[in-house]
Amino acid sequence: MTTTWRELLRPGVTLPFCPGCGHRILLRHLLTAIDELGLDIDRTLFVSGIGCAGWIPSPCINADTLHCLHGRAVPFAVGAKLANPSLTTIVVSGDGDLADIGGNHLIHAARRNHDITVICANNMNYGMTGGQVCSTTPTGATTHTTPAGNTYTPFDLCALVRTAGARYAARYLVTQGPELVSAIKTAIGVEGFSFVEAVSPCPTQFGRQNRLDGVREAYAYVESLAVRKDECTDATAFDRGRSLLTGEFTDE
Ligand SMILES: Cc1ncc(C[n+]2csc(CCOP(=O)(O)OP(=O)(O)O)c2C)c(N)n1
Ligand SMILES: [Mg+2]
Repeated sequence: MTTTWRELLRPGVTLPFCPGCGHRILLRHLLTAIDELGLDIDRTLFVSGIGCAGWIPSPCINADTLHCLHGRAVPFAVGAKLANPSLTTIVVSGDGDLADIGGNHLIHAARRNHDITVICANNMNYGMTGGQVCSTTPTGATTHTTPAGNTYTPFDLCALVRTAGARYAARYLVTQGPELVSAIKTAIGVEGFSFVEAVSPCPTQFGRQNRLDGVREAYAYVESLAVRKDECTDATAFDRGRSLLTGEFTDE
């Protein structure tokens, strides 16, 4: 039994994140949620794919972790859960991993309502490989592969999984700590497919590409995109290509 989130960190681990990376903050919130829930860590499995976000569970969390193929975290998690239904099974991976190369797995796991929780660390680009565009990159944002600006409209991942059948979805910035911790706790408690999108600033790749001057500006940029669901009215300036609706999305 653990008493603090720190005890859930793998002893002696060197956190593998760049300065200012939002993934590090998400790790803290995830461990806080697990600690507050009093989850039996010996009955909890973390599954990740490839990318900076894939490093959130392994090597950082002192628990059973599956660090698997790029884009395949969801099917590995579904397989583990089907083989051992008593496991609390939590996927933690990146936006590119879950929504691009693994996008089909994500929507079908939601459609089938597999009893897993998926936490997406959305830094709006492929951080690990140098900052390429992905399906969550805001319209107009510059990346290594869109030097003149992204021309496409990003996925609304919460809407996507809810439409596919997810019981619960939520989106918060990593700077919205209490809300994000609460959403992770709720998601883990949901019976069926649950999804939490943690919007995680990437000062090193996305920030530099967009000429955001340092960590503070990278966070200010992401915060400027956020629109709280409960404050969103017809009069709110909401840009489908850039705005991030934060809140919980559920029938219950
Ligand atoms: C099959 C395969 N294709 C491509 C890659 C290269 N690759 C490694 S990580 C990555 C993108 C990861 O992006 P994301 O999931 O958003 O994680 P982030 O690094 O941004 O946290 C890619 C394309 C790979 N490892 N395997
Ligand atoms: Mg990413």
